[in-house]
Amino acid sequence: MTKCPHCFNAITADLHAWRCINQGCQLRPDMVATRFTGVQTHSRRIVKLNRPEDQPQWAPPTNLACPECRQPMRPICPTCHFELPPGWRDGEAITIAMAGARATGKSVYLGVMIKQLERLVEQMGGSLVFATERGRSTYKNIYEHALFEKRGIIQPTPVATLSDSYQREPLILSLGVFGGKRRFLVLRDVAGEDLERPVQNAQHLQFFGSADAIFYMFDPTQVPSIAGQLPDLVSAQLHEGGDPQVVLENLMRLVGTGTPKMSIILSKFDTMQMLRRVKGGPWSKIMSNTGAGFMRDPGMLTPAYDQTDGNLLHFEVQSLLHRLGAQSLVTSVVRPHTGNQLMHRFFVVSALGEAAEGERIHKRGIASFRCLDPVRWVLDAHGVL
Ligand SMILES: Nc1nc2c(ncn2[C@@H]2O[C@H](COP(=O)(O)OP(=O)(O)O)[C@@H](O)[C@H]2O)c(=O)[nH]1
Ligand SMILES: [Mg+2]
Ligand SMILES: [Zn+2]
Repeated sequence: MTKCPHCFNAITADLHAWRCINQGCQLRPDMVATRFTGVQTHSRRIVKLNRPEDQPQWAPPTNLACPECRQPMRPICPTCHFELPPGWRDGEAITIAMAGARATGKSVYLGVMIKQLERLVEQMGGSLVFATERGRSTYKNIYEHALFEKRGIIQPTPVATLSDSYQREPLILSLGVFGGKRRFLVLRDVAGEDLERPVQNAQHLQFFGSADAIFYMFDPTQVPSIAGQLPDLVSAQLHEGGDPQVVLENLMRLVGTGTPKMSIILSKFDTMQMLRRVKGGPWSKIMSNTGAGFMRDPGMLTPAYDQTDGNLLHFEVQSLLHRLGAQSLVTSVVRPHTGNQLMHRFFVVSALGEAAEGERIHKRGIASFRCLDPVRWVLDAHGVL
């Protein structure tokens, strides 16, 4: 059984759906797709088939023709009507959703992490490829172009209900065959604004509840005691963001009774490391501890996630969050009010390695830190890498 790369709901052998792709076939309002995308969506003819209960050997038709125009149809998710990439039902998907307030570094992280994952997979003799053309071009035009070609930063992610919001397009990566099955990694970005507002009946955000993992980003530069110590260069470009606690509460509401793994990520960690140089400051001693896991990056020497290193870091970051006054954030995850305790782990990452200079990445280029840890933790749990 696998999951839909868009709504993250289970795709089972019991229910199949197809949509006509003939340009000439009539378009009608698609209420299901509209609810799941958050914007008015139209579809051509859709056909759904249930597996007959008394026929366990039943296989769906392979070349279904549209009942109206007799042209070919393509498989879609029976739940949200997203077109499934080729070979989807035979593979297995690992689904990850980004979360966090505005400007916490979600999109930049995603852009850099995918590049690093590509290198890691290549180092292992494999290759990382996008499973959909739209995902590939979204990554290229939005993330890669901004970060690696223009050497600038990514524009703020538009709210999901705007018609051109690129994060509705999941980034679907094919990792290769592991354990006899083709594995896909699905990454969904989100606009912080969508999580800062109350999220009643937001069906287009329900995918959080069905995700295998959520990467929740917390930006230390938005903590006043940190911001006050940072050099002007960093504090001058601090972006306004929502309350991380409110975002986490909204997120937990969306997760509901779901059981995603939670990666709580302290982002832009280069700024914290810089506090080492603020002599006599309250943070210089903590950040000068060269033995600390958060001061070194085990890098790409081994493809697998290092549990011992990860466990050490987990407790270090948890105590850093306490010192940052983010205790309630930790409690919300460790002992949630809902009683729905999620498997969680704390991480640090720096995607850029250094603060951007205005709208540009600093001249020394991107030197990221521990960006693969969270994704390796998730892949490891699924027996991949
Ligand atoms: N110092 C530092 N700044 C970062 C880093 N990642 C992102 N930023 C800054 O944070 C801003 C917001 O990042 P973005 O990924 O767009 O945030 P999002 O709204 O959560 O997607 C960027 O424009 C950068 O200036 C990092 O690793 N280090
Ligand atoms: Mg963004
Ligand atoms: Zn779906």
